[in-house]
Amino acid sequence: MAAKKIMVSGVQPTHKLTLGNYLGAIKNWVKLQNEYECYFFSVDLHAITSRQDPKELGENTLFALATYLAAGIDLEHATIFVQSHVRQHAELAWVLNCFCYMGELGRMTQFKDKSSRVGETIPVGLFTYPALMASDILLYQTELVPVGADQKQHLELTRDIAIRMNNLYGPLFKVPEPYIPKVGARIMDLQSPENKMSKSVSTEMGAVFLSDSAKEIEKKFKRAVTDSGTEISYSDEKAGIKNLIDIQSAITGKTAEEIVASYQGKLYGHLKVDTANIVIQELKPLQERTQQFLSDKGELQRILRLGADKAAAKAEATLKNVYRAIGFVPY
Ligand code: ATP
Ligand code: LTN
Repeated sequence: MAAKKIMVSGVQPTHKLTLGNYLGAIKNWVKLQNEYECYFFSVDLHAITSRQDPKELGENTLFALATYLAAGIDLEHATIFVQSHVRQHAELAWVLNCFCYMGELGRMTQFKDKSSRVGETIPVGLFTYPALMASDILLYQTELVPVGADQKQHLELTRDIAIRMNNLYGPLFKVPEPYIPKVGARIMDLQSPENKMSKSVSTEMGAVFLSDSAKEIEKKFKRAVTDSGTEISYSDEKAGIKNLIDIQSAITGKTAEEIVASYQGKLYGHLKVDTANIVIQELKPLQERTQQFLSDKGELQRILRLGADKAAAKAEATLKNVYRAIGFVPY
């Protein structure tokens, strides 16, 4: 039997995960997992590119991994682990740092966005972050990386680095493809629907967190910013309404046209309340299962340790090849 192709992805434990992380990334991991050998991690090394409270970082890391399991990630197809448990990620990242250019890192929109908010004290790690992400991907000879639309540019850079090093040293890395879903790839902030919903940037009312209660979710959707019109239609001029339709579509599988047709003659308020209910119903079983996984820390630790050991063995093979190719003396 031919070996399965490899799929890799991760989420930063900068906060509790959002509805955007779930619909843009995790839901697709579950959908695609049967056809791939999968590696999913919580990227704590990435999270410290902005200041984290140590206690919360640990809690958020476990929350993310419990959410993966609760969403239906199946350990038969997937290895799940904490990024910092697999030291090869940081080691290869150093090498890749030496093979990517200041110019290309400076063009990353995520860096430009985030650094413009920080000012003088931009951590260097925020700048070199894409080299670490490239390491996460290239270590596993990955074919497919399911992510939201905001990560497309980082994936393109990863491909460029892989091609650059393969040209210099022969075939060290598979060149990965992004998988960006047609619906749900860019869930917007409920309070400023021209910006993406983000764990670390959105306000409490702008983001739906997977840890929110039904009451909180209802309140956030009822107060979602829309526009001064009344007609429910799907267009870029109506960013708030479009976002609510996208959220419904990503959960129910209905097209935007079908959803718009079902709201003929109805008001924005109906759309808001229905969207809240659809989200609440979708998240309820996920939240219950997440709590179950979190309530047995011993079992979670066991899963993560096994995951890290398996991932490290795979990653080490690539790292060894890279070290040999660039001329490091074997150990
Ligand atoms: P941070 O605010 O800390 O940068 P984030 O909420 O933007 O975090 P990440 O951890 O950077 O989320 O992203 C994890 C995954 O979720 C990535 O695949 C990313 O593309 C996806 N994602 C993040 N935000 C959204 C969103 N609003 N809509 C769809 N997908 C998203
Ligand atoms: N940079 C990603 C998170 C991330 C990732 C990865 C995603 C880090 N390493 C490897 C896919 C594959 C982000 O969403 N900010």
